[in-house]
Order: sequence, then C-alpha cells, then structure tokens
Amino acid sequence: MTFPEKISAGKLACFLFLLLALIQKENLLAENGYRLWLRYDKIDNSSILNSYDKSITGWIIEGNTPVLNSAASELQEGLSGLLGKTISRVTTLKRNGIILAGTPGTSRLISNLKLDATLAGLGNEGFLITDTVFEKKKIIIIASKSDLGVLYGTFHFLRLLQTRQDISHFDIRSSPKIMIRILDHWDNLDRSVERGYAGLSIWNWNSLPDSISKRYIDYARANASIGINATVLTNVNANSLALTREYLVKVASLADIFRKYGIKVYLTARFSSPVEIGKLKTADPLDPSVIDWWKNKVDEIYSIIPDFGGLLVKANSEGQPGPQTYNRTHADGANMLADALAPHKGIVMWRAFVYDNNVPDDRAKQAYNEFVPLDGKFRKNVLVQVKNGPVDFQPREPFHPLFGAMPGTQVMPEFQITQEYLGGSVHLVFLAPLFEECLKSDTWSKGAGSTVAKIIDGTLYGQQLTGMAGVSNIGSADNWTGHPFAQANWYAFGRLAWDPYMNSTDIASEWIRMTFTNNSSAVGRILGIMLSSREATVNYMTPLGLHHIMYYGHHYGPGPWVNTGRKDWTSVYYHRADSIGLGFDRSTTGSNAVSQYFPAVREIFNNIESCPENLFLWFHHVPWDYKMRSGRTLWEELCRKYDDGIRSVRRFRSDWDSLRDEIDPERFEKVKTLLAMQERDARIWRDGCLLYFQTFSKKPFPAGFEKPEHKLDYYMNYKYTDIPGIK
Ligand code: GCW
Repeated sequence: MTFPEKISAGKLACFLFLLLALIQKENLLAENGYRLWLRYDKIDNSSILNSYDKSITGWIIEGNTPVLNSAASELQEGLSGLLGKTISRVTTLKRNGIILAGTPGTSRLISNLKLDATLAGLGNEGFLITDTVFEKKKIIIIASKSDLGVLYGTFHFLRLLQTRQDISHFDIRSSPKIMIRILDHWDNLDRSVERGYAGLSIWNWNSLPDSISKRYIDYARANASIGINATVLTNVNANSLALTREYLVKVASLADIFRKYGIKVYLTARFSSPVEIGKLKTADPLDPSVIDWWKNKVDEIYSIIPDFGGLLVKANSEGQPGPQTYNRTHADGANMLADALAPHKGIVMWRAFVYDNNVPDDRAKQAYNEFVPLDGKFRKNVLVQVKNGPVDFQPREPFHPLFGAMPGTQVMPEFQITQEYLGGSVHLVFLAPLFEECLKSDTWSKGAGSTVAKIIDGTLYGQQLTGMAGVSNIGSADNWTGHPFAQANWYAFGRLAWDPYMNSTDIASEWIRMTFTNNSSAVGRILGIMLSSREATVNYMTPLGLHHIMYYGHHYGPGPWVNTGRKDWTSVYYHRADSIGLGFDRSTTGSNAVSQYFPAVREIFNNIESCPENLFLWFHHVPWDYKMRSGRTLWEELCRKYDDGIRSVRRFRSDWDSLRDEIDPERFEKVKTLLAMQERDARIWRDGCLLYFQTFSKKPFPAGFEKPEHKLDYYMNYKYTDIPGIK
C-alpha cells in the first residue's frame, strides 16, 4: 500500500493548504525581531486609539514616482496596522482627518497650499509635518520639496503614532544636518562578514541579479525610516572582483530596489584593481594608463548604475595596497579616483585609518602625522573618513585629533556599529552614548564650542560635502543583528547621522517604544539598562582609559597578556603594565600624542591633575599607589571599576527579569539568555585582567572583592565555544 493510494489528491491538497496556513500564521505571530522598529501592530490603548481614529480618516499622495509609491505603501500599511482597520487612499479633502502628503511639484493640492518658501528652507530632503484647516476641514500635511523628503516625513509621522505622541496639533520641521548618511558593510563576496556577528552577509551574490529577496526591500525600508541614504556593499579589505561587470550587474539589481527608498549604492575599490582585473603592470595613481583604466572603469560603472554613489578606499593600511606602494601620497590616490568620478557627480571616501608597524611612533599618532600635511590637497568630491578615536573603535577613546586639524579638508566620522570590541552580538551595549560622546567632544579648534559635530556637519569650516559612516552590524540572522538590542545601534546611528545633536535618551526612548513596548514603566526600566550599558562594558573590559587589551584576533574576550606577533597588535604595547604602574604615557614626557590636540585640550589631557579619569591610562602611566579622586589607589580603583561592571550586568539581568510580562516570550527569553552569557563573559574579563595586572601590582584584592573563580592560567587558555562569529 502506498501513500497516494490511501489519501486522495483533493484531501492532500486540502491538508497542504491547512499546513501552509498554519505555518504562515506561526510566522506572523513569531516575534523573532525581523520587523525591527517598523512594527505596525494595532494600538492597544483604547483612548489613544480613539483619538488617532478621529484624527486620521484617509490619506492622499498625488504623484506616481517610485519614491512616492514607497511612501504610499508605507502609509497604507502603517496606518491600517496601527489603527486596526483599513485606512484608504482618497482623492479629495472633503472630510476631516485626511493626511495630505506630497511635494508642490507632483501634487496640485500641496502646491495650492503655497508652502514653497517654508519647504525651500528645509532643503532637499527636509520635511514639514503640520495640521491645518482647509476649506473648513482639519487636515494633516506631510510636505517636502522632494519625493524623498515626503518618504522621510511619512516615516516620521508613523513614528509619532508608534510612540503614541499627541497628534492633535503639531508643526514639525526637520532636515538632515549631514548629507551622506552611510552604512559601511564589511561584507565579502563569499558572504562572510568581517567583524560580523549576525550570520552571513545579506547580499546573496550567487542568486543576484535574478532573485530579489524581500529582505533587500525591508533593509531599504528600515534604512529610509531613519534617514540613511547610502550604503557601501563591500568590505574595505576589498576584492577587486566586485568591480567586474559580472558583479556590477548584481550591484545594479540592488541599486534598483534601494533607489525606491532614496538609497545610493557605493562600492569599495581595491587600489591594485588595475593590475588584478585590468592586467596593467602598475597601479601607480600618476601613471596615465592607470588614470585611464579607472576613468573607463568608472564610466562603465555609471553605464550600469546611473546613480552610483562612489568609492570607499582603505589604502596602505593593514596590508592593503595603496598609492604609497608607488611613493605617492594618499591625496594622489584619492584625487585620481575623484577625477574619474567627478563627471558623474560621484565621490571618494578615503579612509584615514592608517598605521604601520614599521613606523616607530605611537600608533595613535600616525594618522594625524600622515594626513595633516595633506590638508587642502584633496579634491572637492573627496571626504576623508576618520574613525571616532585615534586607535580603533575601542569601548572608550578620546576623540580623534584629526577632527578640527584639517580645516581645508572635508572630513567625515566613521563609527563602528558592529561590536567588534564591545562583545559581538552577545553583550547588550547601547552605543549611542559612545557616538554622542565623540560628537559632543570639544576640539577647541576654533575656540570653545568647536565640537566634532560642528566640524563634521560643516557649520564650523563651511565644509560643502558632509557625511557620517557606520560600520554595519547587519547580517542574515532572523532579527538582522543577532542581539535584539543591537538593532538599537543601527537605529541610533541613523538618527545621529540625520541629527548629530540628538541625545541618547531620546533615541533610546523612541526605539524602545517602537520595538518593545509603550508601557512607560517598562520603557523606563529598559532605558535604564540601555543608558548604562556602555559604561558597564567599559568598566568590565577597559576601565580608566585602558584600551586594546582584547584577545588577539577575535577581540571578544580579554587578552592583556598578548605579547607576541606584530608589536602594535599586542596588548602590552597599549597597557604598559610594570612594577611601577599602568597605562600608556602619551603626555609630553611620553609619546607626546597630546601635542596633536589643540592647546586647551592638550593641557587638560597632559596634566594628570586635570585629565579625565576615564582616560587616565590612555594618556598617563600611573603608579599603582596613585591616589585617585575617590581617595582610593589606582589599584583599588581598577578593581572597583571592574567590579562595578559586573554589578551593572547583574542589575540588567534582574531589571530584565522584571519585564517578563511586558515583552513577548521569544524576545524576552533571547535577551535573558544573552544577559546570562554577558555576565559570564564579563566575569572572565574582570578576573582575567585583574589577575594579570596583579602580577605587576603585587597587591591584594581589596576587602569585599569577589575572588576570581580560577587561576590566571585558566583565563589565558580559555576558548569560546558558543559565541557567534568567534572561533
Ligand atoms: O579594527 C580593525 C579590524 C579589521 C578592520 C580594520 C579597519 C576591515 O580589526 O577587521 O578591517 O579595523 O577598520 O580597516
């Protein structure tokens, strides 16, 4: 007896249909985090729902362009979801509560409102959201000069509903303060992701251009919702194959999707491409055949992707080829590419992350030494991309001294959203406070108030082209980022790139309300965890200005004992522990890195009395018995900080447990499990580091200090077996 004999085809079809429906229903109910912050579930507070219900009865978008259509579908889905009933597109303003969205160029109704002067003041991507009375009907307007501004306004309006704001009366005007708000993917063509902890690359190069995953569209929606308008698809440790026609066609298929959401596509350029894929003998940027090759290559790119954004380059750094290979400067290299891109309005982002083991000077000084002499030498379509700090995306660094030091050069900051040095996708670390700390730092380059934000948004030096880059933490994981809270870092980056003056509290509150809950007591508890999470991590990893003492290679766990291999990749290079004390002397008596800061800042950092204690060991070699401001010795303070870090994580765990009834079980359990791992691994950090530093300080642990469970050896040989992306 065979299976088909027993069950008729009709029954089988019916069974399969039911099974499919069940699977689909399960998927809809599954709270795996895929929807990110774009969740449009029906509002569960009846009085708010009622008031929104009265204020919103339909919507109009006149015009039929790809970007306006994106706004229309978002409005349709968002409003209907949140209000729990279909909110339809209408054609006239004949009743109260119509949302009228559009531009004067494409909408007659908007054009009749004579908003041109207001909209002009908001620039190309800015928007106005306001309410007005039109022919005795109360309506809501979402208007902009451009389609993209309408899309941004639409997302902003939906955010107001998602976060339960009062919409009875408003007048919101918003425009981005930074022009290029870009994600840098460190994604390789084989779908591995450098420093990626959330699965594979989302770009499935094998199936492109034919198969377009829904994930690409949702990626674009998520980015547009926070104002991100650019993406670099490929790793800065670049593969020249990405520039071959075979890949460009694939890139074009992604660009076609992203264009509907105002996102431009960029690629990384391997400097030696003319040799590798062009069969030239050299990649010397001043060689006419090389200049020609790049010009033709760029023309080819634009013939395939007409609105291509430009190229990002890592050159002469960590083994990458570059102009210095041919005794040329970074400016020579950048300008050669810039000239090829200029006719197409493309740009070059040239990274200042350069340092060389063979240069005897302090690594923290090298980028400044290399780039300051080139100030004023870069073309108008070049942005020099500078990491937030002078070493490398550490849990805490002072701001990079290049900010403010190149007034004749266009500079953009690069932040790392992926948590290479901050616990991968296991540790809950909200990074907005880290980004904010850098943006608010006063460089004093033009006197008091010369903050990094004012330099990079162009207000201080009139920089024409502005940008902000974030190294992406996105992957193929169900929830995109591995840790549910890592989504908040993507979100925060976008919001700060739009407005670098926003604060972490506002950003986190929005995100929590959109992602988890609008219950204000729960919001408060989650906020408490998020806002102290970065400092907690600094404490249990690298307190008091320690840096780069992570385990060699994977950077996840502690490795203060790492002392072999390339010198500037060892930990001992950075912490300099000895019998006298701890820390890297970068004062005038040491490497003199302080000299790279403007005088007011230099003095603060140089003088141990005025140096902020959270950067002590970055700038000074401090004796173990040094009396800290608390009255404790350095050794005691160090123990105290490491311990504070653990205490914070324990608090996060109990605070999270208190949220069980507020959060859906799937995400609740996921975060709960991750917090337990975070505590386990934070203890490995504390105990490994303190036992190691104790071999120099020769001091006992202070009274009341929880003793490490194991001997130093155990930590030095510890192997991680359950950490995504870490081998
Ligand atoms: O922090 C280091 C990382 C490298 C990275 C490099 C860079 C892409 O360990 O993986 O390479 O920075 O920013 O270029």
